[in-house]
Amino acid sequence: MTSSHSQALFDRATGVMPGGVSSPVRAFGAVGGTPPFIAAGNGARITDADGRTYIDLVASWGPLILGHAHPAVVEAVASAAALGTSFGAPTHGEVELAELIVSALPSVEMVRFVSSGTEATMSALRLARAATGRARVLKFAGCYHGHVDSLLVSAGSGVATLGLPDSPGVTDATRSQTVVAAYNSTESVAEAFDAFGDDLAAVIVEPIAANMGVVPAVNGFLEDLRRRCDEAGTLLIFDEVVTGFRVGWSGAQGSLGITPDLTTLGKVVGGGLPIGAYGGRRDLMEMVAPSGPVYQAGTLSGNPISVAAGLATLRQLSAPGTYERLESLGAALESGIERAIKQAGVPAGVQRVGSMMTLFFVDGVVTNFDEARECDTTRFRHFFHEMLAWGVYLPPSQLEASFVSLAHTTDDIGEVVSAVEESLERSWP
Ligand code: KE4
Repeated sequence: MTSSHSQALFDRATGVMPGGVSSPVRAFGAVGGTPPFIAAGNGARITDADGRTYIDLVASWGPLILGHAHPAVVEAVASAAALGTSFGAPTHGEVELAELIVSALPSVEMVRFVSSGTEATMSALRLARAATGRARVLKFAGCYHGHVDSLLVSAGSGVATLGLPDSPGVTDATRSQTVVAAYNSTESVAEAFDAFGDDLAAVIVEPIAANMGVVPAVNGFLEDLRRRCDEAGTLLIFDEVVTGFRVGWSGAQGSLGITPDLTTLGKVVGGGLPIGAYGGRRDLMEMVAPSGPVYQAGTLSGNPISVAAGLATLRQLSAPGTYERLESLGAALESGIERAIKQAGVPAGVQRVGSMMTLFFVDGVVTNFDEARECDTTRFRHFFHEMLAWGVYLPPSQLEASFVSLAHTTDDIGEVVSAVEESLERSWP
């Protein structure tokens, strides 16, 4: 179903912007059709250019954990903007936000702000290479860490191997320094360390994968990474751009009890405005310019408006009971969808951590990228559009996470479950 205003806007956009969008997944390439152009958001809902309203489960890909246009965030942004939008100089707010992050994440003794998750992971890799004097990095197939050249690689899964570029423009020289292993496979990790361990500067991992759909780490997988990194002198980087302040106040590292050497953050810590951050052990972070030789800079790093939105968001999240409520809403949605799947008798299942989840169209548990790619994406495409027509806005890709916010009510959850029941029926005629 295409709204006339969205179609007209998309036609204009594709004339002046690659794919008509500012980020590829927004173009609906995986599901087809014309993306609704969104005009406004309020709480758990967004409204498109034709006034059609949807219950939003994308949350701008994670940041909007409070829901859209939360009064505390809007007020903080407006007040900050009235004092000026950027100074290129230190500000009080970024110290407050840095201290708050340090207090929340025990492994983070110091933090540096940047303007995106990509900048955070790119900078953390540079720091790890400088600190270890090594070149290679190990990542996992199906994990996404932003569009950093050295992380835009993914080879066949199941075996640690030298990465194959996911994108033209990533050079052979770059890919030769990236080793790819299978998520949740200690055997694959063993092969990588056996082959490259003494040249691995870092292992970067999503402690709860969200970019092949939600795939939690199986027991022992992260502990094995920590042990192998310690043995090999390799730094462990937790990419918590999605999970940071999403799955708990102290992130996935807090709930899983694993201590990384460096952590990358984004999304929620900016409350919907552009932000990223990387942080960790003091001895490592003091290597970052100007206190050390590792150069990294940014015109709008620590931007006061982003920082104001982030502080307002985290201060709301720090209130007692917020993560319990997110868990309760997430669990209600998961059980409602599982009932709908059972009632429809279709091969599908939900994988969830807290308020982030994925409905996989495949039989059985998804533990890695190969298994995620077994999903019936044709069914997902039909299901997605049925849900959109019903008024529920899902991520337009099977291999992404849906997010519930504190603005969602139990009634909203009930509406989404009803939409799932009807959409499953229509997707399996
Ligand atoms: P950004 O550069 O998009 O701020 O962050 C990159 C990034 C880093 N690490 C993880 C674990 C991430 O999930 C991301 C970005 N997430 C995607 C959604 N899966 C952003 C959406 C998009 O690319 O448009």
